[in-house]
Amino acid sequence: MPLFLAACEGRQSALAPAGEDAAQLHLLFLVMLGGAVVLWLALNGAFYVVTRLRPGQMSVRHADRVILFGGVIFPTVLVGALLAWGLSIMPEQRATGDGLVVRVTAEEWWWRVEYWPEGAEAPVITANEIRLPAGVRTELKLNANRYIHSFWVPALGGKMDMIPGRETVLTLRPEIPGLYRGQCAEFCGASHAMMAFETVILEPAAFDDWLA
Ligand SMILES: [Cu+2]
Repeated sequence: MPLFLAACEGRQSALAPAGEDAAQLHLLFLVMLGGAVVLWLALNGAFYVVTRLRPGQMSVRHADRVILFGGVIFPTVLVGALLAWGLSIMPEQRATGDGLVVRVTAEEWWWRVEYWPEGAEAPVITANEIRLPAGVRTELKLNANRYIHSFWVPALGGKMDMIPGRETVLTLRPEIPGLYRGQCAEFCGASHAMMAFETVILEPAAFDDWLA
């Protein structure tokens, strides 16, 4: 298994974050995983104690107390704390952008990407490739032409649905320049698998040069 995993690269992995939002979600995943492992160990440890170490030796009163603390109070506190922390991250995932706005429209079946440089009368349009500056929180205005799609660049942040007739907004702050892969994350038709795109993260000066 480690040999197979060693072949993985981080181009399309939520476990190899390259941006502020993805890093936060990565930490959320690790903490949730840690909480799940603690619960799993505690539950199986309790099974081991009552079936192998001390079978049949627990009084009813003692057992009631174990059920109350181990089965009600402990999981409620642990899962409640994880839920509260998970919810507290949501506003940060919707933080306002630094001013750069990119409009992404899901077509059948490709991605239309529009940039509006300052003073421009018409947008700069690209297909299936999104270029963003590192260190800048960009606002992505997401639209869909006919079907519901979902915008997702795992290395940069969470998913956001793209719904015909309703604009959704996702802000991303990439940090590490490089090439990352995005993929439509909502089944949208026979060519759903083809709905992939490259995300090129550039240094801000290089991004300005490219856009110019
Ligand atoms: Cu799609």
